[in-house]
Amino acid sequence: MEILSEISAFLQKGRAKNVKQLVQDAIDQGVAPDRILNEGLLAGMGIIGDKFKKNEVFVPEVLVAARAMNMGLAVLKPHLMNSGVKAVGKVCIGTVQGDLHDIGKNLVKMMMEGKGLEVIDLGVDVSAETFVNTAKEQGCQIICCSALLTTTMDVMAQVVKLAEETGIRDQVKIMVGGAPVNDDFCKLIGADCYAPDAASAADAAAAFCQ
Ligand code: B1M
Repeated sequence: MEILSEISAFLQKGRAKNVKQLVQDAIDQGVAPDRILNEGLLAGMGIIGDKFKKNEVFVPEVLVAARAMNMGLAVLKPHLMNSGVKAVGKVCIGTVQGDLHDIGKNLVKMMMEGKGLEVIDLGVDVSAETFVNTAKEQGCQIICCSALLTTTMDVMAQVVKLAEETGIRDQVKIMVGGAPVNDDFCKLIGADCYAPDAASAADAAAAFCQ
């Protein structure tokens, strides 16, 4: 579909205003929100990611593309959130310490809110202490950790360890995700759940809170 290719192309150029407008146009034309997300925004970001890997684009280009992605997501947000049955539950989410990638984390947050969960967004570069203290003080049922760098994944293990040391491990589920994370890693560090994408993360979180 042409409008989805246009969204992808403008996102790759970092043209945030065009992306925002085109996402709105696509919604107005009745294009399904998940197609706008997958075939427009995520497709464009995937191409940028491949070019970044091959040194065909560099951090500034990726940064403006990410900004365009976030602006497109903001327009899409109310349409992605389904208004189904409310799951009562509270989670805290963040990208782990040393890691500044927040697009995936924002998407997970959005989908969880769509399931009726209250989500405390701790932002990026979040220490194990902040995750655990927030869960303890705010009574969260789930701690959600996102990591995009292989070098920062270990902070997730620190979160599990600290939750044990602080005595809250049996009161809180720990969910992990992000491109370098997988189910084996989740099991290895003793976390409760790995989710490969935002939609399954939201489903798993809602199930935990039932
Ligand atoms: Co970065 N970066 N980056 N980057 N960047 C990657 C991750 C990389 C794979 C690129 C590459 O080399 N091919 C590579 C990591 C290599 C590695 O560790 N193995 C990399 C690198 C090296 C770096 C820097 C070190 C580059 C440098 O400075 N030399 C640097 C690190 C900065 C830091 O964090 N300290 C850096 C910087 C940046 C930007 C700032 C420029 C920008 C981030 C902007 C932002 O987020 N606001 C950026 C971006 C955009 C990327 C790529 C291109 C795209 C990431 C993204 O947003 N994807 C990425 C390459 C790639 O992934 N192809 C890359 C879209 C997003 C929706 O997917 O986050 O995977 P993702 O989320 C998915 C799932 O993983 C899942 O749900 C989402 C979708 O449904 N998910 C969860 C995520 N979190 C979850 C949590 C859950 C469950 C599911 O439960 C809790």
